[in-house]
Amino acid sequence: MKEEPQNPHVRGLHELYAEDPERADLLLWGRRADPLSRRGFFRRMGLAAMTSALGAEIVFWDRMPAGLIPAALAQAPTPFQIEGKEGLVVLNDRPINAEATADLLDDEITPAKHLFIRNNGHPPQLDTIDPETWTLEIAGEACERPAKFTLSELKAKFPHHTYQLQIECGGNGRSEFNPPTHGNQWTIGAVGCPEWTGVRLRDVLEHCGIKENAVYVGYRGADTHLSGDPTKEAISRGVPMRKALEDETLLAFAMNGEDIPWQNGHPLRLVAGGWPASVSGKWLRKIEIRDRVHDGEKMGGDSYKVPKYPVAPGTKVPEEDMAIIESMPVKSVVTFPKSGATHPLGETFSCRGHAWAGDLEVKEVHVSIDFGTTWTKAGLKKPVNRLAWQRWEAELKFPKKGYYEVWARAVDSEGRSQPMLVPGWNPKGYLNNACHRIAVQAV
Ligand SMILES: Nc1nc2c(c(=O)[nH]1)N[C@H]1C(S)=C(S)[C@@H](COP(=O)(O)O)O[C@H]1N2
Ligand SMILES: [Mo]
Repeated sequence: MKEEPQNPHVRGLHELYAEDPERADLLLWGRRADPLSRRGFFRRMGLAAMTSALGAEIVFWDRMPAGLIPAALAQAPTPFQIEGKEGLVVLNDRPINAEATADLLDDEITPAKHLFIRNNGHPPQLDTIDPETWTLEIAGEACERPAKFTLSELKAKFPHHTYQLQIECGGNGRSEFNPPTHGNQWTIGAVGCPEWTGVRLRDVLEHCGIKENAVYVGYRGADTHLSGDPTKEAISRGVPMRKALEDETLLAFAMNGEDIPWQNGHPLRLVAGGWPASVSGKWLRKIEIRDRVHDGEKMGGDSYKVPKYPVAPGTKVPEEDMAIIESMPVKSVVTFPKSGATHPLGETFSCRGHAWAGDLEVKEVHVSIDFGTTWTKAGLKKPVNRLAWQRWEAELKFPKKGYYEVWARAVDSEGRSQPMLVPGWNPKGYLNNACHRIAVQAV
């Protein structure tokens, strides 16, 4: 048998590990990897960290190719637990973007642990957030009496309101567009409907005086730009005055009766339900009453905009032909059972989910088990308040053993229905409200 030649470089590394583990890691694992990728996360892990993550010694560690991610870690569904969240699928870890699976959205009121996270920049460090000293500033060209409020002043001065409000990322469903569009490849879970408590944005704006020429409000948050450049903002969007002044538009300081989770905007966020959730500013520091359409970060270009007319997939659309997304389209999700369930043939099959329709109400939900050939009307509850999602429920019988798909299709109060397949392609992959479907096997 031939002797394996000893690698003197590796031998040296053994010794170097004892003296200077950081430098040894650099030599062994190579240059810093892309900080945005999950691979990068592992690639920068030292041998010691990797060993402890695996819970076992890597016996032939000195033969591992540089940069190799141990299969046991590479194949794990999530590289780490997000504090306060359970079961979310991580799409990106720097910054964290994570969505729920359909079955995790089954609760009438989305629990904090199942609410998706969509970060455009780096969230403010938790230990720098002090609710006692947190202030909200109201200003802008169209504000008569600019003012600053501490959180406790806001809470003391203005009446509190609680609403269950649905927020859905404008890019929810993006993963189905073809050709693919850039951005987080959300499937179905960038949506939730928690119960929010706060003061009405309207009450605070009226207190500060809204000038005649007010057109829009824009928010500023405490998160920072991914580049680290302090002159840039992560995101600063807003809504027209008519949306800002609605009863349900809240400056929220609580979610489901508790502090808002850190990643979801603690200690204060704007919530404007039914619109792309990008308008619901997190870690809120300032609201500007603008005399023009707000021009903050991600208001320009093709961010959160769709073509004013249908375009062929892959088309480049001029900026002047793009319109800012307002109310989101009608949509539904099957939250029970979980896709892949088996069901005894003779027994009645019950399924359920939620439906929502932006600023509108959902009028009907229909379900199909034959790929849309025939439809059964589902039971549908009224929303608990405007802009909350609505529970639907249906009972079905399967005609024989075999594989089925359960499709759900909602119709809004103006008669518009969800499309069965992916709707109009657009450059950024927004507004995919195609029917959700689950697999069920009758046995
Ligand atoms: N300050 C700030 N607000 C923000 C964002 C952000 O990155 N920073 N993301 C927006 C987007 S695009 C979405 S979809 C929602 C997501 O809210 P969530 O993370 O609480 O689910 O927050 C919006 N508000
Ligand atoms: Mo979003």
